[in-house]
Amino acid sequence: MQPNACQNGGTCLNTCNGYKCICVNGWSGPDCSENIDDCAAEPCTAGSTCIDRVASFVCSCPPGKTGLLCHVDDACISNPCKMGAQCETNPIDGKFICTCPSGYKGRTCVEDIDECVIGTNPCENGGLCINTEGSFTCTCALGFGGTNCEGNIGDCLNHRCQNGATCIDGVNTYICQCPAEWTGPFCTDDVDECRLQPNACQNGGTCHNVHNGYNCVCVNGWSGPDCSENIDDCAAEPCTAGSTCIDRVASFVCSCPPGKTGLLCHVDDACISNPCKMGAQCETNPINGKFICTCPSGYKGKTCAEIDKCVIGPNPCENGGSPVSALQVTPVHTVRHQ
Ligand SMILES: [Ca+2]
Ligand SMILES: [Ca+2]
Ligand SMILES: [Ca+2]
Ligand SMILES: [Ca+2]
Repeated sequence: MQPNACQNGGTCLNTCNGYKCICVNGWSGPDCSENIDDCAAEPCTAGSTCIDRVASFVCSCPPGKTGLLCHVDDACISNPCKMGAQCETNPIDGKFICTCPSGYKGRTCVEDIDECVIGTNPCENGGLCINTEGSFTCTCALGFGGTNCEGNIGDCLNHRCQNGATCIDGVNTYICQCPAEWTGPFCTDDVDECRLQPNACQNGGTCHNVHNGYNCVCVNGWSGPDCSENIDDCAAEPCTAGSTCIDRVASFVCSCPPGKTGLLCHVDDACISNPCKMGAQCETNPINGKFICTCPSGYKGKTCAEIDKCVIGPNPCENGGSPVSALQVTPVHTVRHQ
């Protein structure tokens, strides 16, 4: 057994005397190792070089010849393509094919392309197109530049915007974007904030226009540039320790803990000891902390402990009865209902 007895894909056949090889196309010899010379029959036209391959050949042509057997005249030899165009030869019939450079057309590339009439105007932003030999030029509209007028020329280089304004480029012009305090084409005019903004000063503040801004004069209790800040009247901790200070406008209120009263919660609340009797309502004098009892009908005195025998107002005794002590009224009513 010799696995490689037949080379180059040949098929091995066992025989009485040994073996024999059946070669694939292009190969010969006892073991198929000989490349058949496909150039032996001199297939290429005289003057060209034959190059042997496997079961084929290639003809290498001399200048001026083309085709598979170099039997065709190469038309590119006469330089038929103009304007620097690339020339290629059709390998079947030897004719030339010109690949034209930009700006030219036609079989030999001698015809100028009129870029101004084919397709859309190559000049942008309203530019005027002028055809030239092999190219075109653009005459741009005012404010535009570049080969195809594609660029907006910057107009902010020597702008006249004042007072820190921002220059915004336009077409052959520019716009000044003013800070809030200035107005006018070049931001040189003061803005009268007091006239344009009725609420420039808040909470009743008075507005005074000045160049480059405005000032607010605030009413009592307010501060800040626009009088919107409520001054913290609790900042100095005016209420007595243990109470809570509530800030108001230009004032404060002290919220007292049980047992304390007075504007600053500095007074002991006399109502804490329940001095009012007979269910009377107790109120505290916020100045000195003393109690005030509001007595129910029929009672009087500082603590409402005394019986009031003459209640002021219409006669409480109905049906012509005369005023008597409250303790004596009940039997009279009892009698009437019986
Ligand atoms: Ca042209
Ligand atoms: Ca511009
Ligand atoms: Ca102003
Ligand atoms: Ca305040």
